[in-house]
Amino acid sequence: MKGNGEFGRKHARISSDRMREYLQLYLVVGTVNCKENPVKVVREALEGGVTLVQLREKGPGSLTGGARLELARRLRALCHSAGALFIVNDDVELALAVDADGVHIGQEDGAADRVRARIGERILGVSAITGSEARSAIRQGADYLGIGPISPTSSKGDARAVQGPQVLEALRAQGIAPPIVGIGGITAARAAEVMSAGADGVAVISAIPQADDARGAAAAIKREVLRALAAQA
Ligand code: TZP
Ligand code: MG
Repeated sequence: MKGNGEFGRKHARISSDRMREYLQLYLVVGTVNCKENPVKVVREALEGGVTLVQLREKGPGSLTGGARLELARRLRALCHSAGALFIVNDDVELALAVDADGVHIGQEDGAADRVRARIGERILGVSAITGSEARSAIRQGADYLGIGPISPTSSKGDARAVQGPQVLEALRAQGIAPPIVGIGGITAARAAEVMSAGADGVAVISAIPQADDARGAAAAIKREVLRALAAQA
């Protein structure tokens, strides 16, 4: 996935095939979710096979101002040297300031088309659950959808109701074809069922940064994702 021009996404939207590859193992990371320094966690997670990192720096104790900017810069650099993408949660200004690859927003974060207009051809991810949310996000310019929580999670206080992997099957059955990453309570043991229900990859918060061995935890999940993809081929 490495290559020149890979991250110069100012002139063309990412293709769905490319997006699917980058969604395989998606790490959502913030200082408050990490047992150790987030830079160390991300470095190890990338070594374990993470393909995309989203900085989600929110909640009590999260970094602000220059420290937040500096963390974003460092994570972007780490991601790019590992051939991974770097995306910022919610904060378009921060994403533009550090020249991130994209932005991820939820249903409560305003209209996707407004974000699309601000970020140009960068990647736009939108959280959705229902078919109508998914279709609307795609119409407004989403490159991928984040669907969840698939399983119970303690990482998002305001998470919506647990959906089970069936939500993915239901969306695919409705003809929602764009790249999808499942999120919420996903571990190595649950990755296969998320993939076989229709996801292109799995997103995790706690399963990697809360592990004693972030690299090993990432590698274990990645193995399951790749095994599921090979079984589909
Ligand atoms: N959106 C839906 S569930 C969730 C987010 C951000 C939290 C996922 O965290 P974890 O620790 O992988 O369950
Ligand atoms: Mg949000």
